[in-house]
Amino acid sequence: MINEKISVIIPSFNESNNIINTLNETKKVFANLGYGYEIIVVDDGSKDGTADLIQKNFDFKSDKIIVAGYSLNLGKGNALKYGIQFAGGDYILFMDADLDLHPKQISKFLETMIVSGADAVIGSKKSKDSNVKYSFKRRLLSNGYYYLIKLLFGLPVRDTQTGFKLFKGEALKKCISKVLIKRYAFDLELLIVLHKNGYKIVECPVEVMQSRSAGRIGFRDVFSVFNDTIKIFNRLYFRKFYD
Ligand SMILES: Nc1nc2c(ncn2[C@@H]2O[C@H](COP(=O)(O)OP(=O)(O)OP(=O)(O)O)[C@@H](O)[C@H]2O)c(=O)[nH]1
Ligand SMILES: [Mg+2]
Repeated sequence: MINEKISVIIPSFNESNNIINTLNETKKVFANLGYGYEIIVVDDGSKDGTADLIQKNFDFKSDKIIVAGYSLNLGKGNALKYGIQFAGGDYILFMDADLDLHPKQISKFLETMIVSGADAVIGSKKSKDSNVKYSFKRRLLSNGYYYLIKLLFGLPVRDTQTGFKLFKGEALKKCISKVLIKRYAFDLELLIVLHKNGYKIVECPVEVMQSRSAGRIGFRDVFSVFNDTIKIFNRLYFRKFYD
């Protein structure tokens, strides 16, 4: 048993179809990993009874599950930031609720963190070793976004958006107060704040299963990501907010 703890934060919005299976799989992986752990589900204003379903199916104490949340839907980034205040781990993992990225990948992420000395190891669908089955539409959006980010920020990563990211707890807690975006560009803003403050970020290949038959990301989300990206640009270069 390793004397260190990992806090897994799972942002969840209307995940009643997935959450039980995801929590069972997560429990299984972490119970066998050798680290201490806790699983923090943040219910981001679900309307489908996601939180109740967890209460009915798990014993919080023995299953090491914490359910936090609020009744308004405020966005994935907001849910992650909210969850961090409950996280007592030496390491903090962000993991999506839909099991597109299986928790078993944690071993590879921990190893990468230890070997590279990184403060953040982030899943990357753009890594040449990643195994990704993605629709044409998602690939197009993701490539377009990559070039935009490279142009605007010169951030040393190829993929900011993948829902599996491991941080050193201390680094994340030092940076999170500067991260203001509540929806999808939250990831980008967090990485910029980490990078700006000298923390090391390393990408790690992932294995992706796209479970949802129809992706939930639509054109409204694309517009909002674009809008938030402009805000980050302004905070970085004009207001010097991240310094
Ligand atoms: N779509 C969405 N997801 C949210 C929100 N708040 C938290 N989440 C969680 O954020 C994670 C990622 O959301 P997904 O809808 O799976 O986004 P994605 O993986 O980019 O897209 P999909 O291809 O649809 O799976 C999931 O765990 C969601 O439950 C929200 O307001 N909207
Ligand atoms: Mg997903």
